[in-house]
Amino acid sequence: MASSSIVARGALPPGFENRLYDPAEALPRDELSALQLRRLQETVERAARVPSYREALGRAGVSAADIRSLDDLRRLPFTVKDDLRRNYPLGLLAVPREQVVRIHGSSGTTGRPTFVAYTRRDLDTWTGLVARFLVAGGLRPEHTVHVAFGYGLFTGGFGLHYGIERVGAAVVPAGGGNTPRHVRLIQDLGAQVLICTPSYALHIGEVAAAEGLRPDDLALRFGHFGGEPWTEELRQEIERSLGILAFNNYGLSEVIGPGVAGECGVREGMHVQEDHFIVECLDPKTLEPVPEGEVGELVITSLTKEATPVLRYRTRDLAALDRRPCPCGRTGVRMGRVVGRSDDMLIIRGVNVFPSQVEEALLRVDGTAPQYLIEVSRPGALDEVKVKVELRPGDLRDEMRQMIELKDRIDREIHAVTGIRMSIELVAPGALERSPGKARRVIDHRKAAVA
Ligand code: DLL
Repeated sequence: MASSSIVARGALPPGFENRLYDPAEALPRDELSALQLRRLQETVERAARVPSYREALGRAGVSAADIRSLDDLRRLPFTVKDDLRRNYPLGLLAVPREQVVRIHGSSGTTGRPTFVAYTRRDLDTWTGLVARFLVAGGLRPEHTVHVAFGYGLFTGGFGLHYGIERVGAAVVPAGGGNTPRHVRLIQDLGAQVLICTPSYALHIGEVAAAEGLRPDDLALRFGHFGGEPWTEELRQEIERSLGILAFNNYGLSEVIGPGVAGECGVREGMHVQEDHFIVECLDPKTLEPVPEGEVGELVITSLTKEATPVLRYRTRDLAALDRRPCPCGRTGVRMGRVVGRSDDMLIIRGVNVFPSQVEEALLRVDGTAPQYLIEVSRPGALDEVKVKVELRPGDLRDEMRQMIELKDRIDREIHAVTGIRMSIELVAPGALERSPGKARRVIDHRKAAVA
């Protein structure tokens, strides 16, 4: 597909075949609610086998028998990341250890890692959920899929891998790192589908272009990207540079991994797989539901997980829910893009700023690559922010005057989006570190100073 593949969202793209992997994706809402209630009761019963959940349920004065309607969900206690840390490594296990067949974990860049366990049935469920969003986004048995996620404790590699096999497509388990090798493999094996983080997809596009490849030189047609926040502008950039349709999928290891939600061909929000998860959208301060359609913190309860079920897990991810019916026929509520995390939010001179806002501003300015690094410090009384922005290859020949104009434009756009003035530093193409996993977009020296 050439750059003309960029199609309007809000309807199925012409020629796109909308196929369900599992009829459960289109369950009528009343049947879905009945199924959720039954599974919620089972989950509370299962969670009560875990000492830490049992105590929390006791404190809240609620047991499985008290869950008579879905509204009773709100009587359940919340679970936070610290509960997982406190029960390190596997204190939240709800099944005997011999039933565990896999353990994954978070990277643990902030504090201890947290582990999640899977029974054989959990793996089967997970694989099916991944297969669903892949099929919703065009994957078919005849495709070859290049997986550039790391294989390891991170749920991205193995999670996607087994989902692809379940669909019957051919998987190339390329793993992380060595971008020129990825480009060569994609070319030689003729993969039609690319799977990685959105920031890494962009980098694969950069490296392919630097090697003189045009989108048409690769067979790629779709990409399924997730694992980190990204913007609509970044989607367009990836679609242009690789000549593909880009789909968004969401998940987190504490809940299961990828497969919690994914886009259909309409690509206006990700269908939450509600027969396996209940999602609430709450005000992170009051913990009350936000008005319909507004951004709030997603709080997720697993409905079928055996080994490590979660009750009302506070994801810290901020997104809105859209309950309007979708033209694709799937009945799962759609979550919008994650606009940020309540704990990744930068507070700069009292103003809340998300890295995604800076990205949005940069993508409005021609001549800059969407590779950036935000450095926050407080040398005196006031916070200062420096944004390092890479120039696109070729711009180095430009006159000094044009550089100054470019800096001015970036400054204006960032100010327009965030309301904050940041100092801008233009850096050479390729100067910022690329990551095969999740991109590092922020260095907050203020935190280092406090620690
Ligand atoms: O990133 C699971 C995953 C792997 C999802 C591959 C999709 C694809 P964790 O490492 O536990 O798990 O990180 C979870 O990543 O709470 C979000 O903040 C962020 N995240 C994941 N997917 C998206 C997305 C995996 N599509 C954390 N958009 C989550 C925005 C995302 N943020």
